[in-house]
Amino acid sequence: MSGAIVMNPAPTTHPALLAWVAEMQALCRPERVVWCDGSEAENEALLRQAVAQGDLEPLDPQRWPGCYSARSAENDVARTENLTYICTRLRRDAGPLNNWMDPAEAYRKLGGWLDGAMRGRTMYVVPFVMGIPGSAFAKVGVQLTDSLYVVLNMRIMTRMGSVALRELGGSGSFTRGVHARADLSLERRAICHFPEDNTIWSVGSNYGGNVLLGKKCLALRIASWLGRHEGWMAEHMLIMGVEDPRGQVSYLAAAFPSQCGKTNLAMLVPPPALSGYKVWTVGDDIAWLRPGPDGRLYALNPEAGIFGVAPGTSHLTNPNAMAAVRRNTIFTNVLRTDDGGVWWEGMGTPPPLAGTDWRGRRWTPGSGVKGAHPNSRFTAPARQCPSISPEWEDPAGVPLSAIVFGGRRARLEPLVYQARDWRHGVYVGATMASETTAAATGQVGVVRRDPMAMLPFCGYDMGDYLRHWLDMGGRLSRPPAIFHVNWFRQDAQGRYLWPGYGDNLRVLNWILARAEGRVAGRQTPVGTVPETGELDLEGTSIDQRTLRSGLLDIDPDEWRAELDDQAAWLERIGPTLPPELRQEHRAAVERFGRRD
Ligand code: GTP
Ligand code: SPV
Ligand code: MN
Repeated sequence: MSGAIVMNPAPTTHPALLAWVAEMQALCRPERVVWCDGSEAENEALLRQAVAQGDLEPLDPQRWPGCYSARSAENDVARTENLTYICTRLRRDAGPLNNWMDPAEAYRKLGGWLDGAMRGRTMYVVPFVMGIPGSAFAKVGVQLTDSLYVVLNMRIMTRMGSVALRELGGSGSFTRGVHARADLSLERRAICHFPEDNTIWSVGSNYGGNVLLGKKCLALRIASWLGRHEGWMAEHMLIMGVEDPRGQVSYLAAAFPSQCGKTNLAMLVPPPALSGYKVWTVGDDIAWLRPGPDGRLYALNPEAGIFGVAPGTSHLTNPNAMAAVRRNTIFTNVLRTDDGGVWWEGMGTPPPLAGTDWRGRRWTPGSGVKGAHPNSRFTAPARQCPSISPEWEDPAGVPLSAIVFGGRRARLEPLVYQARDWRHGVYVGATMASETTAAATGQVGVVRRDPMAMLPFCGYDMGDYLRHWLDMGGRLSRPPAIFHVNWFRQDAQGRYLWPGYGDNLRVLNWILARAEGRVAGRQTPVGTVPETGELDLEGTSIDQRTLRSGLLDIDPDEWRAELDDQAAWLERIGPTLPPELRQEHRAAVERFGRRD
């Protein structure tokens, strides 16, 4: 054995858990092992220690009670998709769109990096629940990590500590997560998922989705694999309720790629002209979906916190997020002001005269660089969000009236359209595309296809995943209606045509009216769009003509080219592509008629 000093006794007798912790301790050789209980006292002690060792800086306790800021390494500010692997015995099970590594090779390679990686450090044992403890919608994970920053973020993002050991009991199954910061070099960084072993190993990063293993790694990649086998779905979706002036609440879920507006939509504040409405936030990033006994699809947010994008978040764009981050929040890679506050581009307040930027350098508005990193984030407890839904912890989830797909497209995609039926909706999701953002390393602003916003998060073969979507539709007698939206269409000068944010409620209201059969819409070859007058524009500077000719316009030539590109994309999904989706493509081509 390693000779590590175990600081507190293991609060479990779960044999497989104890054996695995001992095994990983022998590999990583930490100086200490600390089992986390998730208590308030423990949190306070860990926060004090994080400040003492320089991982966190406290903000001004008067204005920002319980808030801290952190900076990550300059080469470690976003998910590294090129270093993220699905490690299945057969390459075919990961599919052509995932990076694949043979499990034996991955264990050997990362095992080499983990060997002694925690020498002189503390290994924290972090048990956590994704979903609602005690319900069918709960999965237990245990993350071993040598990063206090990760422990403190996991405490906000998940239901962490004793609650998870209770959920696990003496013999329950759990996802085994190992995380070590190691040397933070790109040469020795990898995030490996072993769905066949219910295991995740992440080495060489300390940032967000790479290391908060409950989030993208468990609640999406591993959970999507489990969902396929267990008859449910794990999706990169927000969940929200829209309450109309009569007090009727309808729920919808929306899949947009990273940094494409999920958090903002989920926390929407109605514009003055729609002040009789109220939006309830159920979740802002991940949804677990299950058919209910009534044939509807039910959605649950497995997370307990919000890991939200800071830049662009202001009192005007997202007042609910601004209220949520006023206390007990960890800010990562934002600008720190000299008076113990934080600032980011698009915060809606003038920049401070001087401060410390996300790189830790002195900054002034004239520095010529951004004060906050474009992927800087806040980690806040979801219950602090003023719009949090009273149903957000209902273990049954909420019944969905609509599913919405969307992304950033400067051209082509109209503001909104409805798919013809579930199968066509799956086609729309399978072929959706968006301009890339700073949430992942690599080029920003290039259009890429991102099925259901799950390209970086699907834990298995994409063709099998789309098959699962089609099959799930067959199990729903009252499936949600499926839509596609685009808040980001631009004019020739590069200005957004649609005001976005609170005004997106106008689109949601049309979506719900369609889902409930209250409006007829207008048929186009792409799908059903709002008929003139159906989308309420009162109180905006947009008139019905501009809506029709600018925002809802469908250009047949551009769409024919798009359909050619979609055909090429379907080929890339490979031999497991469900033939139904090829039929949907043919039908779409026919609806546009022949080119001449
Ligand atoms: P992840 O956490 O990366 O999964 O992102 P997300 O989908 O939750 O995106 P988020 O809501 O954080 O929005 C990302 C960026 O898009 C922010 O800078 C927002 O201000 C901006 N944004 C969100 N909604 C709108 C909109 O309706 N219109 C415009 N123009 N920008 C928006
Ligand atoms: C995303 O990139 O979609 C996020 C942030 O929600 S991260 O947790 O870093 O993946
Ligand atoms: Mn996300």
